[in-house]
Amino acid sequence: MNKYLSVNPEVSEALSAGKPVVALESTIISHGMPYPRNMETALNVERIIRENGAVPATICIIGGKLVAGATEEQIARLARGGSDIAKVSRRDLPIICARGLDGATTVATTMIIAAMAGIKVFATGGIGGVHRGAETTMDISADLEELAMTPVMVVCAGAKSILDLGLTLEYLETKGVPVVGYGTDELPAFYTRRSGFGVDCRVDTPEELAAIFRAKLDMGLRGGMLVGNPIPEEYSMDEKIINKAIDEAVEEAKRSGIHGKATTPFLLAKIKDLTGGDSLESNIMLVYNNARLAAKTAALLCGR
Ligand code: PSU
Ligand code: MN
Repeated sequence: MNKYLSVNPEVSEALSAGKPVVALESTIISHGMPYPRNMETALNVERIIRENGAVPATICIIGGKLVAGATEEQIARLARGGSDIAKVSRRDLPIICARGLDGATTVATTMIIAAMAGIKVFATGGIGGVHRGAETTMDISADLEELAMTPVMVVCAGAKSILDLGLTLEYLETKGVPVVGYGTDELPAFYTRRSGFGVDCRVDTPEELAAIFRAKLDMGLRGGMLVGNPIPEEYSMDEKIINKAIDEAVEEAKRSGIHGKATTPFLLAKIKDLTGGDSLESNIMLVYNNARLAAKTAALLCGR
């Protein structure tokens, strides 16, 4: 085990006993939601994972250590710190660790640390992807490259249409990442159940999800797998309202010259302002929904 990694004893016991563990990211805590809803959500997600038979491992960086299985106190530190906590993607990781700082992990970094610890399944809200206008900005999230490299199943509600979802799927296809719809033929668009863009295949049970990922691991095929689990109907948003907010947010980011790692947090915060908090409720509910599916799938992956 490398000297930077610190695995919570409950998590490491579960892993050595072959019990299911589900990783969770922390950018969603520090940068994705306001305090104290972020804290409350992070703890509820952990509870839901336990209720569905797995051990939660919230992943983050504390004082330069890669933490797999944050304590409640550590979660509180990330939740209160908010945007003062560094958002850490792959390229930031060595800098934050060498300097002994705290960091909130993106999907990419959470996958890296999960894989180091031996965790195979990860639940989150939405992933980063190919941004609209990427043909000139080249803004493509490191999350996609990580899915191409690192053997972790990521259960999400698709991606927000702050991104170009068509190009995001093209990128994942090129990189050989299976994109599976859970109970749907389309990549879900986070706040809404449909995007109009087809996935590689539809599955309807956690057993099928586990079987596909197992086959990928058994063959030694590099990289992860993306599961698009649509937001439950009762929490999904009106497509026109959310798309209008997204278009406005993208326009404002362009006007204000927002770029680099600030882009995604800026867009997410703007959308929340424009939709008066409705989007926050939807966001929370879809994360819970993903936590349930991830826990069930992780349990099946362990069962052999
Ligand atoms: N998209 C969301 N919610 C999020 C993120 C993306 O709908 O919280 C966060 C995730 O942590 C994701 C990161 O990994 O933003 C992507 O950032 P970037 O686009 O800078 O790679
Ligand atoms: Mn980017």
